[in-house]
Amino acid sequence: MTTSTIQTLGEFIIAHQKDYPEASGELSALFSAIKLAAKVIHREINKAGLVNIAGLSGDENVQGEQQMKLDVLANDTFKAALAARGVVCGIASEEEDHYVLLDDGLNTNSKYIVMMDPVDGSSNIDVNVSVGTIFSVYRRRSPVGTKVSDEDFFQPGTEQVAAGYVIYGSSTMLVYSTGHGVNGFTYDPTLGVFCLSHPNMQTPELGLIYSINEGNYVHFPEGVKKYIKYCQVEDDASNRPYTSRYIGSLVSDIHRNLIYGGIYLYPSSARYPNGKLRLLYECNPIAFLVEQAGGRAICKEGQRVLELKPTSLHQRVPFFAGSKAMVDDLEQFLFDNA
Ligand code: AHM
Ligand code: MG
Repeated sequence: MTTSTIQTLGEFIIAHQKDYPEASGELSALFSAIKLAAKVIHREINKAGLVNIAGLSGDENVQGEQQMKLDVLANDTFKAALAARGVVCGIASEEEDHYVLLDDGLNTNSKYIVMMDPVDGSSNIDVNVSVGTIFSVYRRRSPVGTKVSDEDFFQPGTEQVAAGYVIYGSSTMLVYSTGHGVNGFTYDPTLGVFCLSHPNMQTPELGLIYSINEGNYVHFPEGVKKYIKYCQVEDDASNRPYTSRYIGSLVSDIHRNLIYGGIYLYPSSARYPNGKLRLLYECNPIAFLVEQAGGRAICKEGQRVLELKPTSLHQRVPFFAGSKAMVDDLEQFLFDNA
């Protein structure tokens, strides 16, 4: 890329403001907070192993999971960056028991709600595997100037104004959508900017990769078991057997499958009767991106993830997302074995 062909994320947002006639610059301010926090996390992750950032913090989150030091640092960084811009009135996070209200002082009149998983897959940090930040943005439903409440947070995923992830991998990338397609930006640490590298990302209609933690096979629903066997059966016409790829880091698995084509599955199991992934800050934003890239995301046969009405902040749902033809096939197995 030469300087004349580089388009930074900031320039891209300005150039596309005409897509949002109702926008008044607040969404751009919100994105500049996300960009800044992502750069800080990028810096900290790249120091893991050198400074004392890896490992457990000694605390648990509300779901009884051990928090890593990086979880805590990333959560605080994103919260501080979002609060400072004055455009967000409430934040829900995997690392917070309850949603955080920002509607005193600076943020009284702000209209956006942010849901986030500050560092998803953080247990991978200690072994140098890619992790990600997932975020989701909604317009508040309660009147501006009043206290934000449950109704602001429990909106179906179809109401998302924007969603995205940051992947801290061999390079750091920010991938997002505001409902007008998906675009990916690679971070140039020497310039300190995200540059458009993956314009208008579309996922192949049929991929050749399936991604699932097969160690839980015996506990999966019958339809999922049969679909996995189907993926493994030889068939020249559909290029089976498919390839199995599972990192165990949602953003990394989704990012790869988005680009190459594939399906990601996290079904219910004995350990996680409702699946492991959280609807509000993992499944909904990823489903939004996958659909915007031409794929599908369901939580059971006939049920689009984005149309679920959330009932609690840390609600879990089974999650199946990826290339359209593959999710269609899986859904047929789920229907046949319901
Ligand atoms: P986390 O939010 O506690 O990091 O858990 C979510 C992660 C996802 O990134 C990943 O896809 C999944 O958990 C892996 O779970 P498992 O180890 O059960 O396969
Ligand atoms: Mg997570």
